[in-house]
Amino acid sequence: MADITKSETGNWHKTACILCENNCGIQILTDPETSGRTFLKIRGDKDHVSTQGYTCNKALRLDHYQNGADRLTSPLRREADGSFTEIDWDTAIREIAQKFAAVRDTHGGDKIFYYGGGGQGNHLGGAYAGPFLRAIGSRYHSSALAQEKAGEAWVDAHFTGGHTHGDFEHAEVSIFFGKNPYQSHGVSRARTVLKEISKDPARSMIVVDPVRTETADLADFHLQVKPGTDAWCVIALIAILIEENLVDEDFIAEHTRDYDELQRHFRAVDIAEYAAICGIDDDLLRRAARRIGAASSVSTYEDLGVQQSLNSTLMSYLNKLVWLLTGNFGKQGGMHPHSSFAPLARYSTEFRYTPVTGSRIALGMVPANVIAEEILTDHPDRFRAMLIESSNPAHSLADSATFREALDALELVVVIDVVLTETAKRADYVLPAASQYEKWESTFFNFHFPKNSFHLREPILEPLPGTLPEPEIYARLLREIGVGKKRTLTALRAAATLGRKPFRYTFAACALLDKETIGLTPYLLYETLGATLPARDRSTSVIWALAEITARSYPKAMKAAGHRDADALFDAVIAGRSGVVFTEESEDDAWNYIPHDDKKFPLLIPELLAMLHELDPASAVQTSDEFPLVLSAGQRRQFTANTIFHDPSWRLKDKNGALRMAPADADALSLAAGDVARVVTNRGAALAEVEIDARMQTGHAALPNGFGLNLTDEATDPALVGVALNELTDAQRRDPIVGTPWHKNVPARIEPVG
Ligand SMILES: Nc1nc2c(c(=O)[nH]1)N[C@H]1C(S)=C(S)[C@@H](COP(=O)(O)OP(=O)(O)OC[C@H]3O[C@@H](n4cnc5c(=O)[nH]c(N)nc54)[C@H](O)[C@@H]3O)O[C@H]1N2
Ligand SMILES: Nc1nc2c(c(=O)[nH]1)N[C@H]1C(S)=C(S)[C@@H](COP(=O)(O)OP(=O)(O)OC[C@H]3O[C@@H](n4cnc5c(=O)[nH]c(N)nc54)[C@H](O)[C@@H]3O)O[C@H]1N2
Ligand code: SF4
Ligand SMILES: [Mo]
Repeated sequence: MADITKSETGNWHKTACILCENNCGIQILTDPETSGRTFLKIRGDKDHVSTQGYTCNKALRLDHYQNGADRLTSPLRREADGSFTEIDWDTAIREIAQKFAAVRDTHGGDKIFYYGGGGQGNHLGGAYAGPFLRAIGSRYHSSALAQEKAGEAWVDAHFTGGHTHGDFEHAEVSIFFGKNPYQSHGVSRARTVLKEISKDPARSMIVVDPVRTETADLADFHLQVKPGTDAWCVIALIAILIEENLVDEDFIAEHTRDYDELQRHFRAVDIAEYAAICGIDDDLLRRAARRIGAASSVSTYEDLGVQQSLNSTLMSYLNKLVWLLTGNFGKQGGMHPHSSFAPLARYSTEFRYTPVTGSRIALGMVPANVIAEEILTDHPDRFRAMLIESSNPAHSLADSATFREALDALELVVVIDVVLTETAKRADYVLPAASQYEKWESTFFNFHFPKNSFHLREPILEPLPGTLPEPEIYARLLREIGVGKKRTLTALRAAATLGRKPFRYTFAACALLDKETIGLTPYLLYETLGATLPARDRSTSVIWALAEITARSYPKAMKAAGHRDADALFDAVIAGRSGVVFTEESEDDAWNYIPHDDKKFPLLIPELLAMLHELDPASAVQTSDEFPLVLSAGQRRQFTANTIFHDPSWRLKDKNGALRMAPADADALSLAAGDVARVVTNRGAALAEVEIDARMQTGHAALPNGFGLNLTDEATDPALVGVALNELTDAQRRDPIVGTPWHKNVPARIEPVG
């Protein structure tokens, strides 16, 4: 960050932080002396609809993203000798379009795999990828969501038909399963909300985490489970709720099916034995269950600590049974579904299957852990090409070495990013994107209820010379491959100059006459409606379609939020610099989202109940004499932010990403704070700086996520930049249902170094 004592002569711009799902509204002061490109000061935007001026420590460092040392400024092509050459955009677009078309023509478009499409701050570009993928016949895709939320989404699909989120602002009891919102957020204004809960004697917090986290410090009940034993903990918790009749019988009778059968499964549980397996005092567990049972409202949040550990999908089922059996749905402080400005993924109880390994596809996404297996084979249906956007899978997917091999085996890899990532380094073509502050951007993490909001951010800088926003990149690729019927484009272009009403009618007519129209919508809008806007604003045209869909999906809620019709909503979103409430509902409206005709939740998911019965305590212990410790590979900390900052100089503390170890484990190895130790797993080894941390249980160690990025060359001493975690992880260690990686449960050995 530049000198913040400079006078505030520059301009304050409203935008948002791009480092986590909360996307806090912020204001950035730019410096006119650096042509406005330096971020001088950053502060919360008090007018922001959902975050109201809140930020955490990380937002203040965003200059390191915008002006990081390694921004890309030219398309790159890999040459026969392996080196990259800078090429011009026309050449890049022409060659890439030709090469994807060649893969499609030779092997079929379904062999072209798409990964990414947006990170924590940028989903607008991904909205424009759809038409290109459709045009080349691509059918399989994935993203980081498949590394965390796939199992939860499958369970949600059974119960509520879609995503659910808690109301922690109002909940009498908040439960966090493997979630540390003090550092990782996911709850709006998390630190403020957690402190409020902690101070309020009438409210309680329950944290299930092997580590005494900053969130656990604020909790009333810390269920400090042994790593990987959560299923036993939550099964016991549910068994207590049932045994002590702490459930909501009226809710169960009115709103659920098959409770009688469900309770039989839990009544058979030996609670004391299960409590012992997870290492929690039986009495503490009972007190926590009674607190849940007595509460007027309960919200829960399950995250990576359980989703990226053993029994991941089963844990999602158990979590949801806790709030269903206690009737905490569709009321203030409870769990709720929500409207979507644009749905992030497809929820379904049915699976598709991957072409080579036949793995289940939940959330519409290929399990991240099987992608390499789908490529490294001579199976005729293997993927042959990959388009990767806004993601760094060579760093973020389990078993990086094998994933690199898979990338090398592909005929074509194209990466769209702002920096030369670990993934981009293996690509055939790299396309430099404008940053998230150089183009219109937004996310579709719109999870609020009863008032839901969407924030479209205006560019605050011109694109860095040489870069293009993703919507323009996709439009150029589509023009090159010649997509879109001429008469459709001509009709829409003409209508766009006449006004919104004629445009709407013409679009509807085109959709009837030309079957391609709907699938190509973002592109067609960009080329027609977008052409009537100033060049800078062209990519806002897709918002027109999203406003139309919102108006059709939630007509009453949209009007209640103050938008007369789709046009009014479109205008409000374009003008709303601090976000816009797009739907406003009442608690009862939560039931409108439930897909079951009788509005009753079916409590039985037979496959997961079978797993519950087959749980073997021995399976919770994945360690061995060779690898005696459980490594949590990917702890969120004060200075981690995935790999959104590629330049490590943004960090003020924990610059090397310390290996946190329990005092007894460090003692046993004669390791002192600051020593360098070697972490060894079945897949690899890495050097890390030791931090002795009494918050850790004996036998448990943790490394942070987002480290191990080498700015210059791969040979940099890894101990200096932290550990690239997925050099240590094993893609085979994954959830048996939907393939979620067990990053939080990596058997490891720690060795002192010389
Ligand atoms: N500061 C910061 N914030 C972030 C991010 C970031 O990189 N940095 N990334 C964002 C992203 S992409 C995500 S998905 C979220 C993730 O947010 P979280 O899931 O909250 O983050 P983690 O720290 O990975 O894991 C949460 C907790 O799981 C615990 N845990 C480990 N093993 C177990 C176990 O066996 N059982 C249980 N119950 N708990 C266990 C860890 O001790 C940790 O406290 O954070 C988001 N926010
Ligand atoms: N071992 C282990 N592995 C993990 C995790 C873990 O805890 N442990 N966590 C997992 C989780 S939850 C997640 S979410 C993933 C995250 O991993 P990834 O999905 O790979 O995403 P990010 O690290 O967020 O990287 C975002 C990328 O987007 C680029 N980018 C930024 N702005 C723009 C833009 O405007 N346009 C384009 N085109 N690109 C842009 C950045 O340079 C960066 O390369 O990692 C997963 N991997
Ligand atoms: S990283 Fe912090 S400031 Fe940025 S969106 Fe998340 S909570 Fe808000
Ligand atoms: Mo994530």
